[in-house]
Formats: sequence, structure tokens, C-alpha cells
Amino acid sequence: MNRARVLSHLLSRAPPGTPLAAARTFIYGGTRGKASAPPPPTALAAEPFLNGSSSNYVEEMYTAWLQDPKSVHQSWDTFFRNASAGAAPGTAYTAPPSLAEPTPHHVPLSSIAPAMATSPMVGDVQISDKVIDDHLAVQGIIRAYQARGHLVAALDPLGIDREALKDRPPTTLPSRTVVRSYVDAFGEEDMERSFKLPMSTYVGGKEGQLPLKEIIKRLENAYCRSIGVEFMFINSLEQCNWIRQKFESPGVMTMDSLEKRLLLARLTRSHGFEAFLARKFSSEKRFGLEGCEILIPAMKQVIDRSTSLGVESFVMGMPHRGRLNVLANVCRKPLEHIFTQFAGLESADEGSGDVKYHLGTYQERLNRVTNKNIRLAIVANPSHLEACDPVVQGKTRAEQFYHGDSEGKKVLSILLHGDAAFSGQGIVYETFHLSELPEYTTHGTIHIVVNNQIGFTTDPRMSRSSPYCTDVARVVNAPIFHVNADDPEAVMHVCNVAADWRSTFHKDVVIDLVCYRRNGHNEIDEPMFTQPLMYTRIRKLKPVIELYADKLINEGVVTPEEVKEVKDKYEKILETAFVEAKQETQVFNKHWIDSPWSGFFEGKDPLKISPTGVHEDTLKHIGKKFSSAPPNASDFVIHRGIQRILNSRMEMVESRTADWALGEAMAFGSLLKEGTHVRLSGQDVERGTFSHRHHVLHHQKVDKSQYNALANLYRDQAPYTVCNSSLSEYAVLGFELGFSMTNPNALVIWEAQFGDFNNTAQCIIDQFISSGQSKWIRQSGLVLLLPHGMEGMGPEHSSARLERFLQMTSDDPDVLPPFSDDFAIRQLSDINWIVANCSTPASYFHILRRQIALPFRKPLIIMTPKSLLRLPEARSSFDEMIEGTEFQRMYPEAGPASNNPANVKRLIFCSGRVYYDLVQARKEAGLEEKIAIARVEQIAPFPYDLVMKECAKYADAELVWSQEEHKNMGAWSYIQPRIATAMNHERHISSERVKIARDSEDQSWYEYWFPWFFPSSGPPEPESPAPSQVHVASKPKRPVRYAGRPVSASTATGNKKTHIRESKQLLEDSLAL
Ligand SMILES: Cc1ncc(C[n+]2csc(CCOP(=O)(O)OP(=O)(O)O)c2C)c(N)n1
Ligand SMILES: [Mg+2]
Repeated sequence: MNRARVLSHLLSRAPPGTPLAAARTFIYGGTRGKASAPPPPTALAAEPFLNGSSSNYVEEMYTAWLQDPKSVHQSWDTFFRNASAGAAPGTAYTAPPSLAEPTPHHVPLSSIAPAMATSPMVGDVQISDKVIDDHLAVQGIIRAYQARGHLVAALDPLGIDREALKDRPPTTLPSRTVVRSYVDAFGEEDMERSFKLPMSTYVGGKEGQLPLKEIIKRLENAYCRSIGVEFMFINSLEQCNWIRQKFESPGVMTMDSLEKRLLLARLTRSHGFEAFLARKFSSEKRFGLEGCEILIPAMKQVIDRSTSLGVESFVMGMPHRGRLNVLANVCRKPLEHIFTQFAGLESADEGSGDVKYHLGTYQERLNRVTNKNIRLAIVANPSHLEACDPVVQGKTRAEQFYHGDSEGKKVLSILLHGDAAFSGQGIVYETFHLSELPEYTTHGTIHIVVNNQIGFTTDPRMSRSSPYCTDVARVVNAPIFHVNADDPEAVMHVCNVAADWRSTFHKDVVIDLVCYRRNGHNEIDEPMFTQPLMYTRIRKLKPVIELYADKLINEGVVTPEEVKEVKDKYEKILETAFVEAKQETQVFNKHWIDSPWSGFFEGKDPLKISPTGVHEDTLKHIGKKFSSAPPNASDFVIHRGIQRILNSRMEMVESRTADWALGEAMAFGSLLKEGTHVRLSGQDVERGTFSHRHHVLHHQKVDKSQYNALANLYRDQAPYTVCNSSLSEYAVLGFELGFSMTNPNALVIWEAQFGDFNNTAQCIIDQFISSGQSKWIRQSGLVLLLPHGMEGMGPEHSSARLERFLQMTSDDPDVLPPFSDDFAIRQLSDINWIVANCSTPASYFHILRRQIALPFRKPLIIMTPKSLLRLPEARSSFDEMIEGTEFQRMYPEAGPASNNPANVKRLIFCSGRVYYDLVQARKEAGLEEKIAIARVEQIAPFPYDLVMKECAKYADAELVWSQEEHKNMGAWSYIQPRIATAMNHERHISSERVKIARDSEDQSWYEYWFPWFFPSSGPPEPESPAPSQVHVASKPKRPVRYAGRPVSASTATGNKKTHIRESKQLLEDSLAL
């Protein structure tokens, strides 16, 4: 057969109007009439590659084949040979041998519908339609199981919701809930018929076809027994297929007897721990795990499997439920430490401590199953459910970052949840949305829900609107594995798949342990008050340890004696630890630190701050880099507006001055130079809300082409991370807090878009930042940048609620701390956080650098400016940032008034941007000689020493506190009692502190400022009285007057005119003599 014949064979089948048909006409000059009749549909189906659009390709192949049959694929070779030999249309094609493993699903159609291959009736529509329809129905059934099988799975050990569905014989027709009308195609008689299995299922294993009965049985086993898999909403076909394979492949759940025995032993410990505590401390709350004892083996299985896949460190967060059990049996925290927490002992170290079911822990231990060393941390958390989720993620991310684990292969986060909290708390959703963001991802979290189908006294019918408590996870395409917690082997399987999933795809996954709660919310609660039917049923249930032990005894895997032996052995361990714990006389908070900073405190003078000024060359270098286009500037198209900003930055550098953005960049840059990682995170922080920062320059023509000058200052600098966050305050602030906990040698900063938005992260501020050190001895140097200031922008963009931060400071307004040379750092060391309102770039520069220069870590809350970002008067000279300079906690008056203090009638204290308004108004009023103005930069801890010095200087001046915030807001309520304490000594001062100061070496210094404690004449001072407080009122009162806006419910007026009137009034009140 010649070329023309083969081509004719090909071309005769080209549909009219296609290029191939045109080719036919062109080659043969043929007409439609001359062309052979179109081939039957089956022939077209058998040679689908011969469609019109492939004609060029087919011709090329054919030409190549003519020259060298080996130059084309074997399938083409066969095809052309057959066609050349005169095969009829539709019969020349033979499927090529697959490059992949032969799939189990490749079944010749003839084996299922022999008639189609052999019958002369091959084109008979009736037969093929039936076969095709039946196969489509089978395919529909398979898909239905995959998509909806979980709806009828036997997930609930209580059988409350699924009563009618339990114990359905697997071979009868499946539930309509799952398969809907697909099942109508078949009757009982079809059950023995074999069907070809589609590519979308793995139930056949190596079999390519199975009887319908067997297909259904296997699907029932995979999707409707103890495991309900929710995954068909996932957009990735690869991921869906992966999951199908993990649950459908025959024999996937098989465990050997060693694995079963290990599982039993772990369950024994989980059960034994709670039973022991119940016996020994029957009236103590412990939020026991009874009803979900499987949690312990489940977590251990996840850890074992993940360890074998390369994970070395696990960062975990969990609520109250089962926490002690997890500490004991997953982390292997010494049992004595746990038991002493029940004993009501005094604390041996600083801090308020916390209740035992909130404490964190950190353990390093050998994983016996894999023989690898692993690190396990459980993050301390407040009662606030789910609040620790983002904190765990931030800590995990930081560990990954500092370990160079860019793909998350070594550090894994595990989050545990209660069912009610998982669906109820918005922070869960906010945290899920961090999971795939480049600078926030932890490359997949394994979530485990202790779904005991109740939250305190509220059952799911009243606590959520979604079908499952886990539905929130669907937003990130996380697969959800619901599993009956009373089927331990099913749970283990799910845990393995979850660990494998995370290791393969580095995405979140959820294990929903459907269980029950055997007791009340805690051990003292009576659950029958509110859930009588549920608890009547629960009381009839055997604990899972008994169910599983019975199963293994029946299978001959263990004997009853062995079961008892394992139980007794653990009991003995518990008893020994209990006896040891009784010897203890104190509890140690330090045993419960979740983020130890080994090496950070050692060898440091706890009261020494390193210098914060830097060499002028460094300032210049950073300034120039920060003001320059990228090195490849000729290729990088910069926005004209940005170029203007860069130019004006360069001018500032040349004139040795810095505005706010430059001061910030110099703080960051100099820290980066010194090897300190800087991370700035928050909404739109790369540009800056007020378009002042511009740390990331964008190529105007090329997408994703960016330049970050601060990340490219020095060859050996530390990394600089600046990242726009999701629009969440709660999760992102929690995340950054977690990040800051990991490495004390990093400056971690969260910036609010406007300061007032911090209130949606209030829980992180209240529960973690302000009190974390006291509760959990956990330090953090996290910085909050909160744009603040009354600039006529209305109630919502004016206030970062300075008053709240000040109200939560832990310094006593009535106590004047003892004065000494290290007064300032002692104050910092004693307080829970630092609150500042900087008025100059230099001030901001130093306070940021001081965070790292401190020998300890303290959270820093900064009220940051808006209009000052661009105010020419609010620039700083390099002279204020170079070596030898430091952070000024207060700027005293430095103008004409300071030259003749006796002439000064009023001393105004203020903080932040109002200073510039006051200075301007004072000038306009010609009062520069008469009124002194001092700026408090660090509000808390209060700079008593500097304030007192300034007051002493202007001894006859009236004291005024001037602020732009309303009277019930801002710093007034913090400042007023402290100035009173400093000035008037009308308050109670700890006699102990006075004594310490008097006895100290700095007595003369102290005496200079506090002469009233050291009368030079008169009767000798009496001995310090026995009570710890002395009442001191030895000087006439020197009150401080308030000048500012009156009280208000709203933080600011929304009316521009009112704003201007109020601002004018406050200046008049402040300055009118
Ligand atoms: C944010 C928050 N709101 C309310 C509470 C009070 N509370 C403590 S436990 C609990 C029920 C939690 O139910 P669930 O999440 O299902 O956990 P379970 O106790 O059932 O394990 C509630 C409402 C809390 N701790 N945190
Ligand atoms: Mg619950």
C-alpha cells in the first residue's frame, strides 16, 4: 500500500470542514460525493486522534514513518502498518504500551461487553447505550461515595445522629443519601455483573473490573464505616486522587500485631492517667480526656509518622481538654511536675503563674519508634479558646525560618481544638487564612479536633450552623478526616494519612475525632442537668480501652494477662511519681517555659543596656542605599512619585537629617548590620499606610519584580522581612507574638493600619502581651506600632487607645521607685511592657534599637504619628543618632525658657504630636520665655527622675499636662497620679524602697533630688515604722492641671469644624497665662 492509500485511509475519515478534509480535497481533488462514507461512530471513537486539527501532525508522523519506521512511536508504527495493510477504518489503531505502570483499570472493553467486539451488531445502539449507561451509573456511584460517603459513615460512638444508618449490611443497595438516583439503574440481579473501574477509583487494587456487589462493598468500607472522608471539594485532581488511593486501596488499614499492641499500650496509658488523677484528686478540676482517650495514641502516631518523614520539632497548641494527659504521655513531662501542680504549693519563682491546664512546656526526647531525637513544645495559653492558634503558627514559622527549613520539612505545627470552639471562634478562620501566605505559612498544620459533640453545656444543634464543626477548614481546601474515636485502628490510619498528606503537599489537614465526654465539662460538673439522654447513653458505653482490649484478645493478639500487666506497670509508674511529688515543697514556674532561650541571659549584666547610637558612616551608608534605585536601575522602571521620594531622602541624608521613615530605616538597617533579623508585618506595611515607607519598590513594567533596599545593605547582614499581612489583627498579631517568642535576637514588629484596629486583637494584647511574662515567665520583645493622633480624621482613625495600654501597665502609681544610676533600666526590668509616644525620628530610632540592646525582652507599644511623618520640624539631625547618643525618655525644654527658669510661669508636659502645635502656638503668643514645654517620650515606665528634675528646675511654674485626646482617654489618667506621687508625696511610698535608696551608694544623688527625705536640721528621723508603707507629705502640694478636650464617649469628632475648634481651645487652655 502506498502513501496515497494510507493517507486516503486517514483522510477519508476527516469530518467535513476540517483542515484534514481540506487536505483531502487538495491532495485528491476529490469531492464530497467521491469521498467514502463517514465511518461509524465506534470507528471514530477508536481513532480519535484522526480529527481534523491533528492532520498536520499525522502527516508528519506518516512521512517520518515512511523514512524510518523506528523514528515514530511504536503505536504509530503499528497504526501505519495496519493502515498500509488495508485495515478498515477504526480497526488500525492499537493502544500504545503505557510508559507508566500498567494501570489496574485498563480493561479491554470486550471483556465487559463481549458483544461489542464480536457481534456483527457492533453498531447496535441499543446494546452500547445500555452498557455505557450502566458504566456511567457505576461511575456515578463511585463518585457519590467519594463525595458523600461521609454523610452516612458510622462516626459517632454514641450513634445519636446516625442511628438509622448503623450496621447496614454492606452488600445491599447503598444509601440514597449517598448515591441518589444512580442506583436506580440496577436491581439485585445486576449485583454479580462486572464493571470496568474508572481511573477515579482505587477500590479494585490490581483488578481492573469488579462485580457491582464488590465495588459497593469496598466503597462502603472505604467511605462509610468508621471513617468519613471529606475531600471532593479540593480543587487539585492530584490531591483528590492521592486521598482516594489512601482510603480505597484494598488492605490500607491493615495493622500488624506489633502495631496493635503498641496502640493498646498507649491507650492504656491514656486511660490510666485520667483514672489515676480521678482517684487521687477527685475534687480537682483537670478537664480529663475520658471519652476521647484515643487522642494520646493519635498524637503519638502523627508524631511517629512525621518523625519518620523527617520532622524534628513539633510546636503544639491545645485547649484545656486532656492537656495534662498530653503533657504526661505525649511530651513525657516528668509526672512529678504535673502532680505537684495539684498540691497547692508556694511558687518558687517570679510571676503570677497560671492554672495547671494552661501551662506550656518544652521537652527534648528520643522518639522510640524512629530512634530519632525530637523537640516538643506546647505553647502556654490563656483560657481563651483558640487564641493560641496563631501564636503556635508564628512560633513554628520562626523555628522554620531560623533553622533554614524553608519547606517546613523539619518543624511541624499541631493544633488541637474542641468542637464548639473550632466552629465558634473566628480566630480559627483567621489563622487558616495565614496558612498559604508566603511569609506566614508553616507549610501545613495538622489539626486534631476532640469532637465530643458538646461545648460546656451546649450541644451542636445550638452551637453552630454548619453541618460539621470542621467546615471552616474547607476554605483552604484542607481535607477533613472524620473518624469514630471508638475505632482505634481507624484513627491510626487517619493519623498516618494526615502525616503523609502534610509531608507530601505541605498543606493543612484536619482529623476530626468524633467522641464523647464521659464526665461533665469538668469533673465537678453534673452533665445530666442539661444533656440527660446523651449521658444516659454515655453511661452505658464501655471505655475504648476495654473495647479494644477485648478486640485484641478475640483476635489472639494479646492475652487478658498481658492486658493487665501493661495496666499494672503504668499504674506503678504513676504511683512512684506521686510519692516523689509529695516530697516537693514548692512549684517552679520555670519548669513550664515553652520557649527556652538557652544562652540568651547567661553571662549578661541584667541591668546593662548596650549603646544605641551608631557610627555616622553607618547612618550615611544606610541612608544612601535606602534613597537609591536598585543596582540594575536602568532596567528597573520606578514610579515617578517614588523617584521623587528617593531624591528627597537623598537630600536629607546629604544634609544629615532624617524624617520618620529614614529614622526607622536607619534603626532597622543598623540592627541588620549587627546581625539582628528584623521582621515587620501588618496590613500594607511594605508601602506604609501613609505612603511614607516604601520598603519594597515595584518595577512598573514587570510583575513581581521588586527591590528591597534594606535587605541589600551589606553582604553579611541579617535577613530583613517586611510583609503585607492578611486583613486580620487578631491572627497576625498573635502570629508575630509567636514569632517573637522563638528568637530573642530578632526585632519583630507588628504595625496596625490605624492604631484603633488593635482592639480586634485585644485578646492577644490582654492575655499574652501584657501578662505573658507574669503568667508563663515568657518574655517577648515584640513591638506594636499604632498610628495615633487627632488629626480630624474622625472617631475611628484617631486613637490607638493609649489609655488602655497605660491602664494595664504593672507599675504602681503610688510608689516612687528608688533612685539610682540604673533607675531607668530597673524600671524597664520591673514593668510588664513599655509604652511610648515618640515625637522625633531619633527618639523612634533609639527606642527600636534599645529593644535589642536590653539584656532582657519587654513588649514595646509605640503610638506612631501620621502628620509628623512629613512635618519638617519633626526631623532629627544625625547628631541625635550617632555614637554617644541614646534614647531620651523625656525631652526637657531646650528653648529660651530654659535659660531663665525663674521667669517661667508654667511648665507644660505633653507627649507626641501635640508638642508641635503647642510650640507653634507659644511662639505665636510670644510666650517662649514664660512657658516651658517638656515632652514625655516614654510614658511607661514613667520617667520620674527626669520629670522631677524638670519640675525642680522650674520650681515656681504651674504644672500642666496637655493632651489632645479627650480627658477620659490618652495619658492623663496615668500621668496625673504619677506626677502627684513625684511632686507632692501625698501618697504612700514603700518604706522598704526608701530604705534601700537611703542605704545605697547613690544616697547623695537621691538626697539632691529628694531633700525632704533628708532633713539637714531638726530632730533625728524616727526608725522606719514596722508597716511596709510610710505616709510622706512633707512638701506643699504642687498639683498638675489638665488642659485638653473634655470627656467624651467617642474618641474624636467626625466634624472637621468641631475638630478645629476643639484643637484651638486646647491650645488656649494650655497656654493662657
Ligand atoms: C473564647 C472563650 N469563650 C468562652 C470560654 C468558656 N469555655 C470554656 S470551655 C468551653 C466549651 C468548649 O467546648 P469545646 O470547644 O467543644 O471543648 P470541650 O470542652 O468540649 O473539650 C467554654 C465555652 C472560653 N474558655 N474561651
Ligand atoms: Mg466539645
